[in-house]
Amino acid sequence: MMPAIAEAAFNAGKLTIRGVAEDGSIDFGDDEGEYANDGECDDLRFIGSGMTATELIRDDIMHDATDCRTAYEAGKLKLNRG
Ligand SMILES: [Ca+2]
Repeated sequence: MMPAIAEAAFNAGKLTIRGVAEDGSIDFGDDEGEYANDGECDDLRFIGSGMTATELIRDDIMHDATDCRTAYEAGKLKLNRG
């Protein structure tokens, strides 16, 4: 859950998820993360069945592009908007 004040700012368009454009298009980034190309999304911006079961770390944000894009396009992920 996002703190209420952050949620209000987000809803007002003042806060955005890193790598997500105002129109909702997603920049998946690159495959430079430690857990890239293992078939599970390790980018903690997302939630859903396509996510890995291992602990998520901030270092993987925008560095697991192929896994996350594949799962997202399969409908197994959505953006975690808090
Ligand atoms: Ca991965």
